[in-house]
Formats: sequence, structure tokens, C-alpha cells
Amino acid sequence: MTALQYLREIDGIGRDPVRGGHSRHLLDDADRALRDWFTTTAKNLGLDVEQDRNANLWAWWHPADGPVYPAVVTGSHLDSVPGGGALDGPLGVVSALDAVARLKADGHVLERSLAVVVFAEEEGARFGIACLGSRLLTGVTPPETALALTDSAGHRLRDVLAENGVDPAGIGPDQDRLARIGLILELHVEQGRQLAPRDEPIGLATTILAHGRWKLTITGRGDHAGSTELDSRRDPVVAAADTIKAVRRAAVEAPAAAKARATVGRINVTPGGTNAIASRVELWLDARAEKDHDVRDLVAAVTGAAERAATDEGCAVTVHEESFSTRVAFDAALTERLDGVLGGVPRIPTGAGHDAGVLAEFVPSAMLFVRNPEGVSHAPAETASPEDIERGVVALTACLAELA
Ligand code: HGY
Ligand code: MN
Ligand code: MN
Repeated sequence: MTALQYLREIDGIGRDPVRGGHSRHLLDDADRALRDWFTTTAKNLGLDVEQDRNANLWAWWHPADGPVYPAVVTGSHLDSVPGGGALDGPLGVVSALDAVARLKADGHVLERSLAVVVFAEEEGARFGIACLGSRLLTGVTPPETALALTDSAGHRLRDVLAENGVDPAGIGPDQDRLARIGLILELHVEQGRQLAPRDEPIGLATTILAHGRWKLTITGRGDHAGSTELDSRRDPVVAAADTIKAVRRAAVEAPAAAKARATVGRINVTPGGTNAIASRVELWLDARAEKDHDVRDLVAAVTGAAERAATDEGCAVTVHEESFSTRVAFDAALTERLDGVLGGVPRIPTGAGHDAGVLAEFVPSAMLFVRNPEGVSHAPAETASPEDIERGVVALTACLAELA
């Protein structure tokens, strides 16, 4: 099976009839179906599949005489944002499986162990922390932080893990496993549009913007939409509206070198009645910029604006940091070595976070990007052409042949 055929095989899993695209979130029905698919497919390729203490899946291919560490790791994630595209994550997984199959078919003799990994909760769409599986593996997120997480329906992460064969008491840093990773190479669909203008199908990553997520909670006074005079209202939705405009303003007014971007894509209004003034609004800020301090400066500007907006409306606001990822520079020597294999491809920065970005602090890490003609991602319109998907597998296969 080729990467393209694998994508077609899983395309029906987690389709979202309301949002469009796919909604596949940590250990929900769709994610479990995808994890089962991955396990079966990897086993059929002769790989040994295991689930680690943090719900990441590892499909191992060892040399004939047994495991040789440190290993080469490739793969990506299978979970999505709500209503996401079909490629963000899965393309890296299916390309890795296809590449392993090609290496085996070509009679490649492994010099060191190779693993295809599926990281858990990369999007953080269910429990709120992006790259949770790789963060727990490396200790970037402590287990107690994860064990306190619940999803929007009130399901506790600890219970969801337990229901799926992961002991909640066992999650956390996995130094032995980390020591077995020699390097990681993640293939991913390009997010943004840098390759198309260059008429290039494949690129190598240079950096990831610093980025983080903050939850703002604005509380006011719930009341009747008809009987409450305007001058006595304390409406958190009004304060939230001013805050959201301030989010965009803060990014626009940041220094150009910061390449700042700030987004509010998720808002909860309580109680949510058409004829009721809300009592509470929760909104999430996604802030990103070239340097860590640029992000902090942006969040400080938003926090100040939110506090002023809340005060003006007689409301209160709290700002809680949910996660922060420092700026990533991928491994220069590894990237150079891969560029030698690929014969010279564009080097491109990205504004999107990745598990390979989390691992970059601990092991040599690199990323391959496959051209996305429109650059759209985190939306159903995300695409890559069949020809470029094939080119991505050929590139990954050549890189893995060189590395392993
Ligand atoms: O949000 C991100 O940058 C990634 O897609 N998780
Ligand atoms: Mn994503
Ligand atoms: Mn991704």
C-alpha cells in the first residue's frame, strides 16, 4: 500500500458532518479506530507495536540480530483539530509506513533500530495541551499537570487513559525510551505557503515560532436581555468583544521582527441563551512570535486590554497560561545531512508546532515538509497533490536509508 492508499483507507474515520473535515481527538472513537488501524497496518509490515506509558504508539523495526540503539524515529500524529484537514499528522504517519515498506522491499539492511511513532494529543484539541504525548515523554509537561486535565464534557484525562490501557499513575518522563532515540525526522504537510511560490515540492524545516495558549475567563452578571437597563449591565460578552479586537491589535502593533500572530478561535458563553445576558465568557488565546519574549510581550498587552475591557464593563477577568513552547531551532547538522541526501531543497521556518519541535530540545531533530498548494491547514481545505505526496515518501525513504 502507498501513503496515498493509506490516506484513502482511513479517510472515512472521524469525518465531521457539521464542521466538515475530520475531528479525531485523543482516544475518542475516531482516534481509537485510527490507533487500531495503525497497529494492524504496522504489524502487517512486520513491525513490533507497543503503547508507551504516555499513550504514544511505537512501531519498531530492528536489525536482524536484534535492537540497536540509539534508534532513528520517524512518524507524526493521527489526532486533529476540530474539523481539520486529512493530512496534518496522518501524512507523516502513512508516509513513514510506506517508506518502511519500500526499504524492506528494497532489502535495506538496518544498521540501527527504526521506529514509526504516533504521538498522542498533538493538537491538544481534547485536553487543551498541544503535543501532550511528547511533552509527557520528555518531562516538558509534568504528569500532575496532565492528570488534572478534563475535556469540555468533563471527562478526566486520567479516566480516559485508564479506560484505554494506560495507567494514570505511570504517565510521565520516560528517560529509558528517550535514551533509545538517536534522532527524529518528522514528515508533515506544509502549513503556510512557502514551497508553492518556489515551485518546490519538498522543504526542510529551520525553526518553529515560540507559541503558547492562554485561557481568559471573564465574569459578569447574568440577567434578562429585556428587563435589564443598559447602564446596569455587567456583560462579559461585551468585554470579550473588546478583548478580541485587542488581540488582533496587539499582533499588528508588535514589532515587525516579532512576526507576531495572535488568535482567538474558541469561545464559550455561559449560559448561552439568546435572551439572557451571559454570566461568564471563556476564550482561548493562541499567541505566537519569533522569540519567547515577543510572545510574552504580546500576552502582556492582551492581558492589559482585557483588564481594561473588564473594568469598563464592571466585569472581572483571569488569565491562565495553559501551555508554552519555546522557539525551536532544528538540528543544523542533521538538516545539512538530509539536504545532502535530497540534493538541495528549500529551508523554511514554520509557525506551527510539532512533536519533533518538542523532541528538538532532547535529541537531534529535523522535519520534512510536503508542498501545500494553498497553504491552508487546520481546515478541511488542507491539501497536497498525489504527486507531491509520492515525492514526500521518496524523500523520506532516501533519508531513512541514509540514517538507519
Ligand atoms: O497548533 C499547532 O501549531 C500544531 O498544529 N499543533
Ligand atoms: Mn496541527
Ligand atoms: Mn501536525
